[in-house]
Amino acid sequence: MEIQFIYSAKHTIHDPVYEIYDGQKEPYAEKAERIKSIESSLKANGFKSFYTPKVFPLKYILAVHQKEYVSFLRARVLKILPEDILFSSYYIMDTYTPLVSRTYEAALTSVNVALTGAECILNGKKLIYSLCRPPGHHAEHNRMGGYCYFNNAAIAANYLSKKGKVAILDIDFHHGNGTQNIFYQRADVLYISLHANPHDRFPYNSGFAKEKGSGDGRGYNINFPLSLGTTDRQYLKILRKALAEIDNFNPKYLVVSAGFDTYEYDPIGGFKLTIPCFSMIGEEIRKIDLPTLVIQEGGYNVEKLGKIAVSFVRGLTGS
Ligand code: Q9C
Ligand code: ZN
Repeated sequence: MEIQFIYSAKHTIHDPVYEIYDGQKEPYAEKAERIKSIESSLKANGFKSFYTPKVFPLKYILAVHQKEYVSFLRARVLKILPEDILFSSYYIMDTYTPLVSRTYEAALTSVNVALTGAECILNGKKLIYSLCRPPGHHAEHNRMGGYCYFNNAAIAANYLSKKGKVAILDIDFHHGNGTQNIFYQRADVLYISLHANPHDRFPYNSGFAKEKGSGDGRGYNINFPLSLGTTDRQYLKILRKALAEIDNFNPKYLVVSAGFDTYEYDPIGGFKLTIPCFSMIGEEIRKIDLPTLVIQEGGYNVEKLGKIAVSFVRGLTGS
């Protein structure tokens, strides 16, 4: 099966030097090299269809994020000097998501990478992989967190939802609190996620199985919290359950929030997935046979990310 990739080299303009963990400065895990590694490995392995993003108007972001939040992000970075970094604000939920002078521009480009992918899907393409950076699934309606500023997957899914029901499958190691938050009350977008139990890992306060959606959205939010040390076999078993739920929901489109921090040697993960397992994950997704938009989320083992992505894409395309 054919696949196309959306990629912009512009993501490198967002490059904070450090994050703060328990009061200590640590090197920033969400490095620009992550996406370069994925892009170059895919190309080296014969995947050749790469496209740069179009520019979409702000209304697609404003359909998901609060106006005040978007204005804050746009205006606040103008006052940050190129060498500076800003950690605290009402709109930032943790100490992992600082602003640097070009963060807003990079976050906009990441959204455009996602929306360009979504537009290709609306134009009849069956499989698109948007190499988004910075990632998005922790960004809520009105705040940034977990290395995320705008919720790329949610913005793309909301855009697709104008033409039919959308399922979002989130396979990042962390719970996508932002995506859950944005669609919590909606019945036309199913959010379903496999992730580390929030008792053990970020975001700590969301991602529990009892969070099922509210109002019209009740039943359309499904969380599968998993134990640290989860193996290939255990993971694939739950993934099949998740895909059965998606099948049952019968959506027109599938958006996959793909994080590779479930890998056994990820520096901030805690599962035990091997590289071949990512092919099997891709294959399971291919088998449900829906027009699919893959959005890059996390994954921090820079050296292995390319290999993981190639494994995943081979499964997705059946090659
Ligand atoms: N220094 C995504 O995967 N905790 N975000 C980091 C380690 C924050 C992860 C602590 C994890 C955020 C998109
Ligand atoms: Zn993650």
